Formats: sequence, structure tokens, C-alpha cells
Amino acid sequence: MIYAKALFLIIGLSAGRFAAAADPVEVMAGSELEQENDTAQRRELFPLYSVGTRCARRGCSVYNQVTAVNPIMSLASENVNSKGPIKALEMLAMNDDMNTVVYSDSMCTRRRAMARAAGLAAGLALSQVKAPGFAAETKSVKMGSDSGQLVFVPDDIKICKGDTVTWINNKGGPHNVVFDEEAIPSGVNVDSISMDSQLGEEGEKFSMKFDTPGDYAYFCEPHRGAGMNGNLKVE
Ligand code: CU1
Repeated sequence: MIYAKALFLIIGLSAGRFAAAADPVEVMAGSELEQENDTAQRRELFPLYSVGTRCARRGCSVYNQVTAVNPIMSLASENVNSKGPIKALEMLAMNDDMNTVVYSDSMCTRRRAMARAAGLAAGLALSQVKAPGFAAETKSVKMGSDSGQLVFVPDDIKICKGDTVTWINNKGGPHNVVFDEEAIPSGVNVDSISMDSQLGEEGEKFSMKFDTPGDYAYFCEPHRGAGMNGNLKVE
């Protein structure tokens, strides 16, 4: 009988403990779910320490350290009407860009956002990092491999709209770059992006900027039969 009572007591106590423990866990799980579902409540990756005079939740210490070790950020504030050592608009833009880097599915969108954020962190103005071509890159393609094979190296590249490709004459020339008019995005003039003339000297270059997204195919006229073809994807 005593054992039975003790057993009930233990069951009763532990049930109560479980019940007490279960409540807050459920509440937390619920609110976490709500936050995940509500994109407006996403976590800010770059808290706005400099906006206004009040420091965000965590206090001013981090932001003080940042400005102390980065004189460029302090300098940037002296230019125009700013609320803090880093201009509020720049901070908002940087936070936006960092979120884009995390959430975007597009490689080029992420790359542009990353370049803007890096520019802002280095003290550039918003107008500078937003200028067209700020994040543009140039990719190089060798014409002829180092061992003299008649190929483009690499023969398949992916760039972002606004990027430039530079073909560099390497070995086995003369080479050129002629786009296939059947295999370029509609509306793009094949002659305006091709280089008919042939590069004979090692190190000679041909550069072209691509603004129209799509798939492009090209070849080297003298070595087309040997399979000197290339593909280019503009995102
Ligand atoms: Cu060639």
C-alpha cells in the first residue's frame, strides 16, 4: 500500500513537471514558426547601430569598436548630412544587400549585392555603388591551350549581364571569335559582337561587353573544323 502511494506520488509529480515544462516549449516553438513564416520578421543581418542616437538592443560597444578601427567609415560621414558615423541610408542599403546575398537564388544578384555591400563598407557613397557597371567583372578566355591545342580555354563560361569577356591569343593562332547567328539571343546583332579579323600575335586581345542575357555559341573560323568552339551564358 505504501509502495502504491509512493508510486502515485511519483507519477503525479513527474506529470506536473512535464506539464509545466511542456507549456513554454510549445509557446516557443509556435512563435518561432510564426517568425519563419513571416518574411517581414526576418532577422536583420546588419543591425542599424548608427541610426539615431539610441543604440540597438545590444548597446553601442560593437559599433564603437567598428568606427574606432575603421577610419574610412568615420571619414565617409563627414561628407554630407549624416546622422551617425556611417550614413543611415548607406547602412540600410548594406543591410538590404547582405540579406540579398543570403536569400537570392541568382548568382549574379548575389554577386552584385556583395560588391555593393563591400563598397559601402569601404566608405563609398550609395550613388557610387549603385552606378551601372560598379560590380561588373571581366573574364578571360585563352585562344589555344598552353600546349597548343586548338581550343578555347575555358570553352564554357558564365557571366553576368554587363560583364566583359576578353579573348587572349595564346597558342596555335591565328584565331578569331565569330558568334553563331543561330545560337545567340534574339535581337542581338551577330556582327556587333563578333571579331572576324584574325589575331596572329601571342598576347593580342579582343574584348566584348555583353548586356543581353541568354545563351551564346561561338567558334574560331580557321579552326572550326577542328572543333574550336565555345559557349557563353549571360545571366
Ligand atoms: Cu583558332
